[in-house]
Amino acid sequence: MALKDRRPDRTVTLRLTGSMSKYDWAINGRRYAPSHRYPVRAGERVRLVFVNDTTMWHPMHLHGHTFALPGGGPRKDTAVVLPGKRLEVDFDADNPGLWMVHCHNVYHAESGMMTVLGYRR
Ligand SMILES: [Cu+2]
Repeated sequence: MALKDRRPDRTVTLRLTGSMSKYDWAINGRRYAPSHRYPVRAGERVRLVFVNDTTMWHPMHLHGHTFALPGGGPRKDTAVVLPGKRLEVDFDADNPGLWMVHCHNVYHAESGMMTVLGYRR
């Protein structure tokens, strides 16, 4: 089930930040806080841009959706973002709710490398 070819309506940049020594893993320099959400609208094609500013691998996982690399490929819910690299993924906002995006290395997620995308129907 490939995503239909479509230009993104919205781009959300999520910089992966933090270090082993401080153990301050975060997204855009901000540790997870339930009150902070990245807005998305129902029906949009959303592009997530992961920019890994750290020296570690981060398998980034999105709840409630599957994403694909722009231009095709299989749909997944997790993709590894290599140290110092950038990775773009597209998904369709077709499942309203509050959805976590987080590093699937649970030690990183628990220290703060997670956030929420939210939208209503
Ligand atoms: Cu991580």
